[in-house]
Amino acid sequence: MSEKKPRVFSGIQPTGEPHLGNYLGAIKQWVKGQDEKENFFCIVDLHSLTVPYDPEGLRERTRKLASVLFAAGIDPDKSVLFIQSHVSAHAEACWLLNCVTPLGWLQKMTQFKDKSAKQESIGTGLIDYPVLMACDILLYNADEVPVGDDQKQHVELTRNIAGRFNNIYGETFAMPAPVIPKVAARVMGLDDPMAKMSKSSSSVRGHAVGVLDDPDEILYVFKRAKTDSYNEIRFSDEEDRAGVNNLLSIYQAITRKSKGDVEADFANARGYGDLKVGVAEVVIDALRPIREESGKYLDDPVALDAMLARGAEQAREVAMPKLREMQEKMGLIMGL
Ligand code: AQP
Repeated sequence: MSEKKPRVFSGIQPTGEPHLGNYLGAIKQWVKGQDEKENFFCIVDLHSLTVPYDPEGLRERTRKLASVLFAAGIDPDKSVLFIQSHVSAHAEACWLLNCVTPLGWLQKMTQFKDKSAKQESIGTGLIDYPVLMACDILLYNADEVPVGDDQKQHVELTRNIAGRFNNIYGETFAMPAPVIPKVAARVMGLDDPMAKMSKSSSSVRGHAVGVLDDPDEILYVFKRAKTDSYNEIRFSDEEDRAGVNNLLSIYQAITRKSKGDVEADFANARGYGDLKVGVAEVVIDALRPIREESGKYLDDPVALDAMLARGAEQAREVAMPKLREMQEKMGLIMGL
């Protein structure tokens, strides 16, 4: 008898142009695990409402992100890819879990502290973000949650919320585990290697490489990447060598070579200029097929929406019974 495949849930926000950090930290891992795992991948549009945005741009970004995911290799016959707001169980379950989550747990979240510091007026959604994320994961009884390093704290909080619910209402949720990629768990900004590469900062030219950027733009951004004055190409944990370390880590994540082999590839480089071009070249080659293929989906939004509707249908089949179970256990009258 074949063993049950581990179930995976992971999400990505349509907050801006998907970048190299999203690709290496999430999308690439999602595509890789499709045969061994049972996957639910979600474009978390409700999460993206927690920061200021424009509604028309959101629709466009959501379809663009879906096209990138399909073009990168998410296969709808192997994985379920859907839009969060199409499965109403996420928002409904969020209210239920809000009622078991202490506010103090949410106030401690690093992402909330970072994002709220950048906003004049803080919406309730921003502090509630991790509870909605917990619903995303728990509605599917996910075993694994592949995330970049930045989201690990939210998966730990999800486990705490699940444990508290299970204690109060009886065993309901499986305990999910974060799965952090061994390399490129945190791709840093090319303009500032101390700051995470982020969609919200992507409008600053030189910060991020967009998955859909053309080769000239990618080369331009890498050529301007911040480095140091040591002129020494090696991996390092030292803060003042973070730029070079980031470039080497990106190269390593794409080529899947060992650290030693990566350093050997640049042993004859004449300086950081060669390093930057070498990294840009592997990135350009990795992203080219995605850029070319994504146009096919964007040119036919009706077909794209139909693919997403099919994903939502499959997601609902799993999420709705779990929501019913939560409602039942919490004492709500069912069946109307
Ligand atoms: N720089 C990064 N390095 C590695 N992984 C990253 N991820 C994000 N940035 C990096 C991973 O990508 C997945 C989707 O991220 P998200 O859309 O949920 O939002 P985020 O983590 O908040 O990413 P951004 O790009 O920085 O968006 P904004 O600017 O909107 O906050 C996650 O698995 C994440 O870990």
